[in-house]
Amino acid sequence: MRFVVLTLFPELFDTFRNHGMIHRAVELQKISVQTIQIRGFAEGRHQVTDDRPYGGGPGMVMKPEPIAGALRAAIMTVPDARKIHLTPQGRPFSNTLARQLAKEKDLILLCGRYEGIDERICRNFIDDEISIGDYILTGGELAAMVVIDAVSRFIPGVLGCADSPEDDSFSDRLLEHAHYTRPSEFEGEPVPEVLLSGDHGRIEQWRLQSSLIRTFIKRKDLLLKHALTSEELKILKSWHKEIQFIIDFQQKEQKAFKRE
Ligand code: 4GY
Repeated sequence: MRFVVLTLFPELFDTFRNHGMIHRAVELQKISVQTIQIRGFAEGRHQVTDDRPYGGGPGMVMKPEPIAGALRAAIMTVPDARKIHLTPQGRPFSNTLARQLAKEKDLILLCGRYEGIDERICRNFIDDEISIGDYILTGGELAAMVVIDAVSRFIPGVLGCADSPEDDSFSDRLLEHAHYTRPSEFEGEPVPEVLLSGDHGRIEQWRLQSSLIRTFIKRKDLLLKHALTSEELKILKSWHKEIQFIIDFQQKEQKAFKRE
């Protein structure tokens, strides 16, 4: 997949492009990250890209002509690309959306600055608005990097064959289980015995329990959002039974205390 980013700060993508798994994916020609300097399409000696908002008010708005020029140049190189604007007003980004976008041929990512871009660009040139979260960045560049990073993980061959992008059903439903590596004891804390046992059945069971308990404690909302498997329900019910046992026991004891 080719990512073409329209930005006033293309240098921001240099380190992103040149390190880690993204660098590797570029080297393997699974992806490319190309930038287009919007200023290059601004007219006049000063190549101005922003102007004061009609109707007044603070801040500046990105002028439509340079963005339209940059978009047309991008479309020349990637004619079948989906054109995405990064904005807090967009559809919430998620792993599910990343997986869908990974099926596109190419992506054009438009990064705004200042107070935003002229509405006529949003309406007539853009296929999709995406938000990476409910906060306002100083520009869309970080959001574009987030999207490139998460989408790339779903492109075949980008991750090592060992760590596959988690399969559709499991990945977005539960949090990851706890992870441990050597040493087997660190500052007095041992690795859970079961993980050293070599018993793959017990290890899978432990990992599922670990995922469930972490999701229950940190993100209860996820347990209501999707259907649980019968195995997951069985684990929840077993906890329920154990908790009920403790409650019953405590209530009996407290009555006994009062009688004394
Ligand atoms: N949040 N998700 C986001 C953002 C910067 C001023 C409009 C976000 O995606 N993009 O905060 N972008 C602003 C900067 C113009 C976009």
